[in-house]
Parts: sequence; C-alpha cells; structure tokens
Amino acid sequence: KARTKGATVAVPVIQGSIAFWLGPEADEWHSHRWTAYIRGPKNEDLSYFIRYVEFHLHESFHPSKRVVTRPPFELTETGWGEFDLIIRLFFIDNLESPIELVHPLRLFPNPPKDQSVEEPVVNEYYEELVFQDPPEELLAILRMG
Ligand code: SLL
Repeated sequence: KARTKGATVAVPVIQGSIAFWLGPEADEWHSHRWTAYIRGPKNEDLSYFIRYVEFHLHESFHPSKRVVTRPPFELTETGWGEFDLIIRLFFIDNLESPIELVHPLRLFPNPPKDQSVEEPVVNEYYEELVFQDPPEELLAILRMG
C-alpha cells in the first residue's frame, strides 16, 4: 500500500474504566460491576477508523479474550479484583498495524473510603494514537475525522 511521507496524525482517545460496588448483590467472586472502554474525548464514534477492539482480561475470566466489533467499544463484566487489561485496537481494512494499550482496572477508591458510600470508581487516561506516514487511504479517513 502506498504510504505517505512526512505525515503524522495523532488521534486523541480516552481509555478508561468505571466500576460500581454491587452492594447487597455482591458475593465473594462478584463484588463489582465494571466497564472498560475506548472512547473519543467528546464521545465521538471512533468506528470511522477503528474496525474492532480486543479486550484481553485476567485469565480468571473465561474466555479471557473478548472482541467488540462495533461501537461503543466497551466491555462490561463482574468480578472481585483489579488487574491490567490489554486493549488492542484494529484499524479499518488493516490499513495500519494494531495498537496495544494497557488499562489498569480499578475497583477500589484510592484512598480507601467507607464502602457504604457507593461512588463509582473511574480511572481514565488520555492517549494519542500516533500514525506515522500512514497509507494514503488511512490518512484521508483520519483527516475527515
Ligand atoms: C488480584 N492480580 O489478585 C489480581 C487478579 C483477578 C480478578 C484479579 C474474576 C471474576 C470471575 C476476577 O475478578 N478476577 O471469576 O468471574 O487482585
């Protein structure tokens, strides 16, 4: 594929998670419900350049690999523990190699709070997906945004 020369495009995305304590429904293995996500900074639909997203969970989840093929690119689960998710982004027509992000899932407030205070725990990071000399087709798509 024809690659452009001297073009760099940085696309801002947010990778994050939000977790809720399940309160009276909580049991030993399922104390929290959480959602991990990739989103645009203003909740833009990212499917104009992201084809699908793989979420790789801790091996205690079966299956541990989850594929989300349409927006919103998010995954909801229940569990008891914190771990690092691997989030792999695949692009339209495989025009660029996948990009991997690591998301540290947080379930517990830091510093710790009385758990009777049922506040969601949000952990978000701003990322820039940087495409260096992307194929012309991808460059056009990214510029149209
Ligand atoms: C810890 N290193 O020890 C981490 C591992 C794994 C969390 C946390 C599984 C839930 C399920 C789950 O929450 N695993 O079995 O459905 O804190």
